Parts: sequence; structure tokens; C-alpha cells
Amino acid sequence: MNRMTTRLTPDKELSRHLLAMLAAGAGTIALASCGGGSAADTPKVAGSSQGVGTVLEPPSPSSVLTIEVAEYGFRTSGSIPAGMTMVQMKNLGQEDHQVQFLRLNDGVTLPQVQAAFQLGERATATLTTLTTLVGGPGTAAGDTSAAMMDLKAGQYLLACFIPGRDGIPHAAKGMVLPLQVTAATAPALPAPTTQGMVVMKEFSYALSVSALPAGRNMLAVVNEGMQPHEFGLLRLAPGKSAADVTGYFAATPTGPPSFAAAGGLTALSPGQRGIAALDLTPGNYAAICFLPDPASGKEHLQLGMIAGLTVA
Ligand SMILES: [Cu+2]
Repeated sequence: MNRMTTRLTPDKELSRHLLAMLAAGAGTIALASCGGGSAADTPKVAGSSQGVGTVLEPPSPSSVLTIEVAEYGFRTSGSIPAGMTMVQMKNLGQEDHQVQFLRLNDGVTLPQVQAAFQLGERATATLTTLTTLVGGPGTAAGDTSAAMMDLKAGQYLLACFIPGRDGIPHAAKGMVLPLQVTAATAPALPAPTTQGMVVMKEFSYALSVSALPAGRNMLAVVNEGMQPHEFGLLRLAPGKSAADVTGYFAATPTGPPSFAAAGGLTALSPGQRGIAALDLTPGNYAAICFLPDPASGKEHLQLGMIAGLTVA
């Protein structure tokens, strides 16, 4: 995000699902090739990173996993060792994308998770039973995003739940990829120094800081709630506030949104934590969560899960 995108997403359906989304739309997912990763690991783009902002350098020492993302797939290595890992995402595509890490729970197989995507309205509940959401990066087209997670060994699935203009989540278009996290091969790396902390619960963010300096910021994000939550960061147009974002999603849009995705951390299951690695430019930002509340059927945003943040 060194070159923060100023492109504003012209479509409400695209922009409202900037980072998250194990939402209702996920019910339409029909995974074609979850296990093979044949098409999923070769995004249909030129293999160049040209035009994408430089990824944030990891704190040293650090293990790094680079993931190139485009319509509709991920390109990365199929296996990494366990431990504190900086995940650097390059969005080479034309749409917003995310790399949601799902760790399969003990005894769960990839085919089981594959089947869960096809359960219609029960998909979300089943997926959150079979897997643990452990975060990941995500951001707008042409941008980069980074996140750090302490990855435990196990079978993972990378997925993008952001829907296209047709409302179909990218995962249904092949944007899923298995990732094996093998036993650690080196002594554990220390957790990086962070500049602040974000505590998520129903339905709020508690930020240890209300303002951040421009430039590199590492924010620890922890889910102390009972439901999955995400820390999706939006960069707001000058003069706009979090209330404008709330208002935008509360009514039928009459124009393009006054904000754009600016990184953050994708969804965490209860009790999970991760680090959003941010490279910020001065301005107003908002943290926002689009995950669905099972009881009300509303998105967490609609239940008040949004918070303003100033970068000076
Ligand atoms: Cu939430």
C-alpha cells in the first residue's frame, strides 16, 4: 500500500464486501476444484507485478509468504513451515480481493469443507464449525496488503469471499487454494512490535489508539467475541467520516462510494489474533466488519461495528 489506491469502487455490491464475507452470498458457492488447485493457482493475468504498489517489508527476522491474486485465483507456494509469517498479498486484478485463511479443524478433510460451501444458507454456520478463521490480507485492485499470523501446522484453505458484480463470491469462480502448513523447521520467531491493538467483539471495535502516524503501522487484532469478526480498513475521501460509510450502506446508493479498501485483517474466529501490517497515508479511515450476525441476519456493520481512525 505504499502507493495507496485512490480508485473508488463504482459498484455498491463490490465495495460493501471489501474484505470480509462469510455472508449470505457464500451460500451460492459451488466449488469445482477445491483439492486440485489446478486453475486456482494460476491467475489469468500477466505474471508481472508492474503497477502494484511495493509490498510492506517484513520485520526482520520474519518468514514471508507472497501471494499474487487476480480474477479468480491465488498464486503462491503450496506449503510453508509453521510459525510467525508475514503474508504479502499483491492484488494484480481488476477487483477487490482478499486472502482469507481457513484452518481445517482436527479431523476435518478438504472434501468436507468443499461440501460445506454447497449447503446454501447453512454454508456459513457449517464452515465456521469445520474451520478456524485466522485472518489474512485483503485490499483493492492494484494495491498490496500485508498481515502477520502465527500459523500453526495443519491443512489450510485460502479463499476469497468477496462477491463480483453478479453477486457470486469469487470462491465460487475458483478462488480457493489449499495450503499445507508443515511442522516448524526453525526456532519460533518473536512477535513483532506493534503500534496499537484492536479488540473486536459484538458489535464494536476497541482501538487502543484513535490516531496513528503516517507510514508503517503494525496493529495487533484480537477477537474477544463469540462470533467471527474482521478488521477491514477503509480509506475515506477528504472530509468524510465513519458516519458517511454507515449512511452509504444504510440506503440505496446514489453514486460511487466515498471510500476504498485499504488493507486490514480478514476474519478471525473467536479467540484468534493476528496483525494488520499497514502502510498509511494521512487522512481519515474507518474500520468495518461485514460479517453476518446469525440471530438478526444483519451485517455487523448494521449493528454498529464501525470505528473511525485518523492518520496524521
Ligand atoms: Cu464483526
